[in-house]
Amino acid sequence: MNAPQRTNNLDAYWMPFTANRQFKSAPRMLVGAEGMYYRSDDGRTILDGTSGLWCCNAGHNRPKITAAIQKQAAELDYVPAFQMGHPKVFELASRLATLFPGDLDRIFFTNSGSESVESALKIANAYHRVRGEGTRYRWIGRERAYHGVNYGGMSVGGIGGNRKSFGPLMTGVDHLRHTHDLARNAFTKGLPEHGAELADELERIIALHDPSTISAVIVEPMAGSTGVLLPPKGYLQKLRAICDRHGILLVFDEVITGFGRLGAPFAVDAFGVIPDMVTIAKGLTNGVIPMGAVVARRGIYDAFMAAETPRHLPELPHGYTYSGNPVASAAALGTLETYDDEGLFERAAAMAPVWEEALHGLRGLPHVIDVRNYGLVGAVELDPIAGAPAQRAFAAYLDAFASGLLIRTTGDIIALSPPLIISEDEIGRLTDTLRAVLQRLT
Ligand code: PXG
Ligand code: PLP
Repeated sequence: MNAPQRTNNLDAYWMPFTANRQFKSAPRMLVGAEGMYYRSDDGRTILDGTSGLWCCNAGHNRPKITAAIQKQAAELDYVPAFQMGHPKVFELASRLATLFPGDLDRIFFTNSGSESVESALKIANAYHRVRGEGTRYRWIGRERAYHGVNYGGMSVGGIGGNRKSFGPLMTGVDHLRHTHDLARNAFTKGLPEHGAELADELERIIALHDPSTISAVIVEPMAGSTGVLLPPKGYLQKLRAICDRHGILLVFDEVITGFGRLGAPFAVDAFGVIPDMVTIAKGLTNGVIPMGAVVARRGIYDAFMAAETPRHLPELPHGYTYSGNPVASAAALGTLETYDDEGLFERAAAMAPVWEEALHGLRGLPHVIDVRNYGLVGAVELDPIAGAPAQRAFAAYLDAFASGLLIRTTGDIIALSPPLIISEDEIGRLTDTLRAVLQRLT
């Protein structure tokens, strides 16, 4: 017989992307949340400087979202995603379609950003194939990109530490250079001046492989997870023009940049470049229930509908058990309503100048080698300790949490992405706490 299990032991849970041994030696437990704040198990109030993991854009425990979930779960819990429908998912797709410009109005549902990326990559290849261009299969990603953790997303992704442990990745993938350039762009407010020419490298990669083999280019319009890298002025426009010239689909991964983060509904709006597909997740349901989606231009959907697939067979053999789940759909509708009722995307734009000033006030503190910002996102980059990368920022993370502030660190970069409901006072409190933390750093 096995020994009886302790019921509330920390051992069984293998925590994702977490230093398990460090955490379990000194757990950081959150037990409640409201608006801008978390509550920890020792009764402290923690200001949320990261919207959870970049997802709770409307803040925490929002009543419309909670009510929508409760009502839906009691009324219709689950509907088969394949060959069946329910009203909420059609309503949600229709509403989402109105949020995007032009003909970006066909929505494929998933359950996460990672699944959205896999779906977009598969749709790209299948799209070329249904149009008789099945030789197009290569994907071009970018160094330092994060496109989730599944094999397709990892392959187009560009974070070495996330790739090295997992063996040969997808073949037929190439990468653009990243655009981070502190020598030329440090302490930029808004979009960097320098680096648009890095997009020209796409022409070289395309020439190497021949355009007829290339399916899609996928980029985060602002690279989030790697530490908030804003696109140089003109860079995304150049990518768009090059893709157009060669019949290549352009995918924007807006899992982080979507839903008001940049002071506009999407990066598509903030930067004025329209891709062929957009991947979303996180803010779609305010992080409350897992859900993601691919937003595709109508012509992509139409190409599948025009193909010679027999009418009783799926045009795209792809989907998830929980695609368009009724409770997730209800949560998303409640979320969109909350954004709308409170004008949160506009609010993010209105608060952006206050945010920018407060954040750049951290310039000059010890070890700070860059501050950058856009909309309601920002980063403070620290000089790494020689031989111990990420250690200084992790120390800042622990000190901030002990001081009542949740931040996110990646390498030696502190990333900040507060809920869009943050007030001027709370921006002050956030940067004051961070200032004190940075002053204590060794
Ligand atoms: N694409 C992008 C651009 C992302 O930022 C994903 C895909 C994957 O989404 P899922 O839902 O499968 O996690 C993401 C997620 C961080 C951090 O702070 C970033 C993400 C997730 C968790 C932590 O570095 N980005
Ligand atoms: N593995 C098995 C054995 C399955 O039957 C399924 C779905 O039916 C999956 C994986 C995929 O699960 P999901 O649709 O939730 O992604």
